[in-house]
Amino acid sequence: MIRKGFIFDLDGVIVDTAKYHYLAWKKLAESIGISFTEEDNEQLKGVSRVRSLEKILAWGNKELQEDKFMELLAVKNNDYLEYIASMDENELLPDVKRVLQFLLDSGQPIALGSASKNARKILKEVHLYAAFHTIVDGNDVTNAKPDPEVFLRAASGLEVTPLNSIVFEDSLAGIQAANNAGMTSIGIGNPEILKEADYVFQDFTEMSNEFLHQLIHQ
Ligand code: B16
Ligand code: MG
Repeated sequence: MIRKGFIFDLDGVIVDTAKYHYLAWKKLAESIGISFTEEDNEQLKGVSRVRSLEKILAWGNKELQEDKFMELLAVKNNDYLEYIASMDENELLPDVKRVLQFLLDSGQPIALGSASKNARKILKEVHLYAAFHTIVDGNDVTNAKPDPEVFLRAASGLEVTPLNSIVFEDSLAGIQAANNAGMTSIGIGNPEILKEADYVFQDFTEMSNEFLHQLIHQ
């Protein structure tokens, strides 16, 4: 059997934190007079904190001095950290645990590939830190999704080739990163938004153990 590696995004795939990123960005954008909708937020999913603020400023035709830019980044992160302060296993998305457990019981190596600099903290809060053989997050990469760096590093940590790596992602940028890496991309969310993925499921409840079994053995 060929050795496979399974790479999970964090926000929007394992935990329901995408809504907190949205609330924190909306508050920040509106504080500087830039309107911010859920459609705008869709374009920030999987995008790094710095790049997200650059995009918001571009949408509002605003430029900021470096120190003000850094200050706003800190404000956004503090608001976000407040939202997730009381986070626990209830924030895990449906059937995530079943999928992780099935893969672990099948002896499959699993990795985290997230743009978030808060990923390790969140994994600890939901008691999943020890489940991952490799963790690559926003502190470990220089190039943000859709650049494939985060997933290539995760695959290398698992000692699997990109061709034998399978990525679970909720963002378009993340699906593109997986495709750019030459990996199998599995979208979790809206098929309209994630149409570039090899497979799309609304959420993990729609993904059967038979499907996972096939991924392992194909
Ligand atoms: P932080 P993921 C991404 O995480 C989020 O989707 C994105 O909305 C966020 O801006 C980015 O992490 C950076 O997060 O501010 O916590 O460093 O989906 O790649 O797990
Ligand atoms: Mg995500």
